[in-house]
Amino acid sequence: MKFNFDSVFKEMMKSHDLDTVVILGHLNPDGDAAGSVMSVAHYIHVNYPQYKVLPYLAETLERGPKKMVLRDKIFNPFQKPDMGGKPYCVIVCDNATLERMIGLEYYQNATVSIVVDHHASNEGYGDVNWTEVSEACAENVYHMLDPQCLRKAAEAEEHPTAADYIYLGIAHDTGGMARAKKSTLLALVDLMSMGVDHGEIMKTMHSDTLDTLNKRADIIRSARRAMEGKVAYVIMDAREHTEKKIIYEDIHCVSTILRDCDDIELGFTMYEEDKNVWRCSFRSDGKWVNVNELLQPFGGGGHISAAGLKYKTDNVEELKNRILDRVEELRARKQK
Ligand SMILES: [Mn+2]
Repeated sequence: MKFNFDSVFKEMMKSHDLDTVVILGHLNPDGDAAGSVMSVAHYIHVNYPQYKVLPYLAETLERGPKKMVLRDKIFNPFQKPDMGGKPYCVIVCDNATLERMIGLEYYQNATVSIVVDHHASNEGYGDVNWTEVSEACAENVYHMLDPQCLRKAAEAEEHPTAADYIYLGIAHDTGGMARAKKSTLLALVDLMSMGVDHGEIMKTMHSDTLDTLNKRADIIRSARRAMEGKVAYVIMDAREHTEKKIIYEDIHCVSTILRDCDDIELGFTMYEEDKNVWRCSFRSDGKWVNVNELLQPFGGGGHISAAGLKYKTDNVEELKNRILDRVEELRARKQK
């Protein structure tokens, strides 16, 4: 189903007599959250100059995409917008649950809201909620925008443009096009014809330093295996990560690295973010085990191949064992 953003947006702004738009993404924004938020911001800025646009991302934006956002000539999304009690429309991108939203207060105080997402676990919040499961929210953004208006937005501005940001989001959430579908590649070719420089965008994928690589090696060395070696995981408590100065951003990519190993089907990490609060990341190919389904009984979720969980427990081994039991159960169900 195609969602016509322009008609919904125009109607909302007019019927509520609004002139301001706030755009939000998810906590700890990644390339896709930043790409989705910023592309919509630039698109509106060019095509609806009568409206004030305020994208908001947190300072915690990933290092790679941040390099691009810092070069933005129009917006500074690291500043919290001051609404001064004025009514406005909010657009939320790439965010599944209210709990995960960055700048939730802007959503709560908005007159109307539009939600654009690609997570299977989306709660269905918002006045208009368009969630279609796909690899990248930015690809959904590409499909919902008017093609001529998008081209106009890309050609009217200096880089980074709306097209650059869509490309950024797709590149990051597809693992550098590794999980791109035909529709994704066709979108990318079209975006390139609007002036996107593929090589420039791909530079945002590489932001490692020798220090981060050393830390990563350290984390990976502590991985353990389960289920005949097909599952690999890292558990890191607060004592250990404080001692080794490992922050969540250092461990975040490890579940993907483990999953991508030829001999591993499921990779996950469990990181003690606050005392007894475990932030967990799960990655699979989505077929061997659906990690969204896997985490649902524990209150987590996301996509079939990438999902997260925040869980409070003083016994992480027991939590891990219960999750592994459920992996066995889902596997057994599949083999029947
Ligand atoms: Mn995403």
